[in-house]
Amino acid sequence: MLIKRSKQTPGNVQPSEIISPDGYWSRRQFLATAGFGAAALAAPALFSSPAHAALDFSSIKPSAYRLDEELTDKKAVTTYNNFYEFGTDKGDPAKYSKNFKPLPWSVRVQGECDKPGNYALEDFLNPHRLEERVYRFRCVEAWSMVIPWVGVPLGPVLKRFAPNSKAKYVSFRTVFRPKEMPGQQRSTLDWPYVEGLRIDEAMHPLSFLAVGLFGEMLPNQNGAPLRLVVPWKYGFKSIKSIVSIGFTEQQPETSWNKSAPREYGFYSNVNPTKDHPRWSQAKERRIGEFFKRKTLMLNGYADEVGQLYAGMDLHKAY
Ligand SMILES: Nc1nc2c(c(=O)[nH]1)N[C@H]1C(S)=C(S)[C@@H](COP(=O)(O)O)O[C@H]1N2
Ligand SMILES: [Mo]
Repeated sequence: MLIKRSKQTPGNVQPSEIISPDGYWSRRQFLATAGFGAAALAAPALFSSPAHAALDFSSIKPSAYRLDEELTDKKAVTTYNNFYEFGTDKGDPAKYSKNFKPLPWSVRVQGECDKPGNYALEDFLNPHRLEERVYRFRCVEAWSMVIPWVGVPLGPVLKRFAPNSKAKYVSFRTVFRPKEMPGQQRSTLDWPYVEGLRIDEAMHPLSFLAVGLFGEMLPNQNGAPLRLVVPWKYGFKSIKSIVSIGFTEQQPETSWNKSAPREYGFYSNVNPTKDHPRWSQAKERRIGEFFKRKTLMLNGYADEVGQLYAGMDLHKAY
């Protein structure tokens, strides 16, 4: 089993419980009654408000999405980053993002849906309650981490905007603020950063919108105040500081595909058998570990998401 129950919770969470809303909720209620999780996860509320459960960091829901793997050191998660809007060195985002103002924030929802609009972040996330999920995170550069994200599943959020039958894809766009993001003053990439998913990928229960990590609001360098986390895909799909989400009929453009189409495809599923044109993807360095470890198919989430690619050649759809 790839998604393990938290060691502190009694009983056994079956994958079916994880994806079935019923099992999921009855388990939730049991955990809440038994006093597991929420208290242990309680952290200082950074922008909590009783009216906005979705941004309340003081009552993060326990989640069945956990791993039996050691968390990556928080210092590494917040100082070894890729966020080219702040520079291309791993230390640049932490160093040069101090003047970035993530709040207040709003998200524009547009395209093939019945409820487009410009939503304040609180309203965009309401009524979803924050939960914590521990996922593997694999960068295309062959390093990886294990990160405890705080956020909400993407699918239920998207459904609130009532996508119509033409909505085959979902596109995402990062904020464009060259004054606050020095990297955007250079043409490393064609700004703003854009990404996209097929709608069924976006609706998959593993797709996640993060607003925090390690029980706190996202640091600027990790994509404050709102970023995508798609754990079975290479890290560059997990777009940061999202200001716009669109439902589209055509496959949307993605930044790294535009920049180097031969090296980065639309799907970018983690695949140890499909090498990058310039390096092997068979192994990865887990940050904090000395020996390399084998990269897992779909980053270890093949049982959950393999079905999305039934009938597709993962070597061609990379
Ligand atoms: N807007 C934006 N999003 C981005 C990036 C970026 O440069 N700009 N880098 C991507 C890459 S390559 C990775 S590996 C992850 C890194 O996330 P982390 O710094 O939180 O670990 O963010 C992704 N999202
Ligand atoms: Mo990456």
